[in-house]
Amino acid sequence: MADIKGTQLIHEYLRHNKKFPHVFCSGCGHGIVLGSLIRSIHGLGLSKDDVCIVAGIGCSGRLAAYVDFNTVHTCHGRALTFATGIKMAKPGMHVIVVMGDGDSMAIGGNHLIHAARRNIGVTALILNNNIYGMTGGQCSPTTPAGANTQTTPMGQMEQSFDCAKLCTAAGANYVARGSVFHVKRLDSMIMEGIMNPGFGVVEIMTPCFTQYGRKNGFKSPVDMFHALKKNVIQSDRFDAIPEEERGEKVPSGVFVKKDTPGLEEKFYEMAARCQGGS
Ligand SMILES: Cc1ncc(C[n+]2csc(CCOP(=O)(O)OP(=O)(O)O)c2C)c(N)n1
Ligand code: SF4
Repeated sequence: MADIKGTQLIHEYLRHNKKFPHVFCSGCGHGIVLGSLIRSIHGLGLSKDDVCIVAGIGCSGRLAAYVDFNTVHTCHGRALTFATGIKMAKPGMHVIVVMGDGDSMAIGGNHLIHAARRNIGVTALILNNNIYGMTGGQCSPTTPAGANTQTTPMGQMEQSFDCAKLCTAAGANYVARGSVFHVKRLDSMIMEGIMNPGFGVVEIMTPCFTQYGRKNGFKSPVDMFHALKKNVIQSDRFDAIPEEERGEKVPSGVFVKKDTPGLEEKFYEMAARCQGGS
């Protein structure tokens, strides 16, 4: 498979004749993440048998069904608990978790902060489309203030989580934010997240025109991609803009990169010590 590229490469990793046609709406960004994930795993030269994709429930959670790795499609909000068990039992496995913003930060928010605190060696891809896509457009913990959603028809009144800052504060070893518009950068963040020890988070800004864009002034999915291009900017450029002028801009890049051993490494090291009696 070394020399194949593009669509042919993607096809090598899909479960043909099983789970297609896919469920994604036209213009959904989730499929771009799927491509990026496959290119990253291929680029790292990982064997399919050494990769386990664990997904929650949501449009984002469907990603696991389409790819030919070890896969687990779990419960809404609980993907990180399954992933923690898999990594502890099989520390050599590359465990990659795919979750939406609702999945990871609402019902699964407690698991997210504790996975970061424990620094378990899994990589979480958080597909942040600022909305509950699958269930009809309810607001999520990352829906921006003022946004119009199915459950906030007069505008979202609550403040929203900054996913990257939340995971940084909770202790994750690797924290990055990218977007489905900036795909090359996204590929390298996912690769780096997979190879870095301990808990890694790649927050991925991705559009949901069906449930979010239509209600918030976007004319088409393309319009939402233009907004990603304009608003998701490198963190040094973001920091240079005075706070009151930042508007909808979001910093992107790698915010944290530490090499503290993951929980599973510490556990097996302790187990060896106990067995050796020292
Ligand atoms: C325990 C439980 N509660 C609620 C649901 C309903 N549910 C399914 S997906 C979802 C939200 C999906 O939004 P998000 O996680 O942001 O993913 P997206 O669909 O936007 O990719 C909800 C509330 C469920 N399946 N299980
Ligand atoms: S509802 Fe939104 S997140 Fe779900 S497939 Fe459609 S565009 Fe994607």
